[in-house]
Amino acid sequence: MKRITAATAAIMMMMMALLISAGVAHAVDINVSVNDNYFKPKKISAVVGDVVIWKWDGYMAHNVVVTRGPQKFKSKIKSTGTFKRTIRKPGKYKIVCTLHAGMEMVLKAK
Ligand SMILES: [Cu+2]
Repeated sequence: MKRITAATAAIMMMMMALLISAGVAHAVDINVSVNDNYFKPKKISAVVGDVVIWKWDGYMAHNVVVTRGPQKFKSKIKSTGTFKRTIRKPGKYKIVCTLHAGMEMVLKAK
């Protein structure tokens, strides 16, 4: 009986911790696949503070470049790995791979 009580208390504490962390942490990770030759998804919505993680899933070299938007950033040209950016400013971002015409995406941040 005492054991069950302790386990129940532990579970309740874990649930409370989860609820508290969920209430405090608004920022989320948003994953974008960098593929041959497209971004997936092509449209994403973010909240300031969110982290966007682009992951190279194809075989060819690509980059991630903001051509229009409130915050400019640019990855290296590469064919593996990831590129992360924390979105700091609200607005509409046009993001392209400068190597492939038409390989583009839109990020809207609030
Ligand atoms: Cu590309």
